Amino acid sequence: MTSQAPTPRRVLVAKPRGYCAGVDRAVQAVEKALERYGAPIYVRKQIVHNTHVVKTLEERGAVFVDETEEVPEDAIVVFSAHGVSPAVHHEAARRRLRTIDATCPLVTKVHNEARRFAAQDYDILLIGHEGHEEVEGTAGEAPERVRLVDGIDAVGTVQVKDPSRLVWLSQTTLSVDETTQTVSRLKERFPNLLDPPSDDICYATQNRQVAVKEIAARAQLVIVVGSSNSSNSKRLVEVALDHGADASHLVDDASFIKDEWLEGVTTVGLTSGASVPEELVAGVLAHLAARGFADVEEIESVHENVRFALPHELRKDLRVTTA
Ligand code: 0JX
Ligand code: SF4
Repeated sequence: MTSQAPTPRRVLVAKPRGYCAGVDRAVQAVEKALERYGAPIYVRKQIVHNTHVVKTLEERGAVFVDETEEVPEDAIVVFSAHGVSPAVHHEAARRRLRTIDATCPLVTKVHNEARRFAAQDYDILLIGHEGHEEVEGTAGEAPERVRLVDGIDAVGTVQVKDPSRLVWLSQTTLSVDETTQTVSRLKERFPNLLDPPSDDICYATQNRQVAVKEIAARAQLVIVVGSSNSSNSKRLVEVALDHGADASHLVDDASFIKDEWLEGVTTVGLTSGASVPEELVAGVLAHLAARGFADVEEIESVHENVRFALPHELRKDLRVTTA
């Protein structure tokens, strides 16, 4: 009897993946607030769209609520990385809540653009997903001026006041390629459409898409670690499928992986969304190693070294403590 050499099974791990600077800052803001002020610390909405992060912070004393009305007066509430509209800030001030704003600075940048263009009488075509918290926050800066464009199919129906005074902005976590297509369709319809002063799709979203493209071309299956409400994570699955992967799945952690996905597969690609802790990726690697995928190679497409300072409300108090 001759024994056949087993087919080598390998994993290509994308880099960059996982936490971006905005998520790192937001999660740390809740952790530091718990350390500095003690539990409970209220958080409006999920601090980032990841079930594991939310669960871990809950275990440490964070209380996640949908609206500021659920926060007792004088309590501390953290606003999530996705940002909030001015109406939410006003409501929190009216109720005398102590706020820590963990909105990512790159989301704040889009808010500022929306305010500035609205003040100059522009209509704003905001490309983004309806119902997403970031879109609600940005649109809330100029509700009478913002028109949501939820994908290419919405281009034909969007109504504007003055087609000669029009700018497009976007959610930070969209597919770069899809947004490029949506913008070029918008420009066919509105030739005077102005571009934003700089990219609204953030560096982390862009870099994770560049990195997944590189591994997707070389893998039959791409596993993306991320939660089902995470826009940037879901985009990674779509980008992988568009760039050569035969199959791609979004999983919260290793326990979601089905053995049948691995049948006949020799190369698995692996990445994770911007809200995903690295330990979940390590869990997937261990799961795959136990099934013969022991050869692991990390493919770095872009070097990232962005960091953001903690929210100023917190920095002020942390300085006092450590003085
Ligand atoms: O759903 P999103 O991708 O916008 O959020 P998530 O998964 O929490 O990612 C990080 C936060 C992004 C804010 O722009
Ligand atoms: Fe900020 Fe981009 Fe991260 Fe969103 S995905 S929190 S915009 S760095």
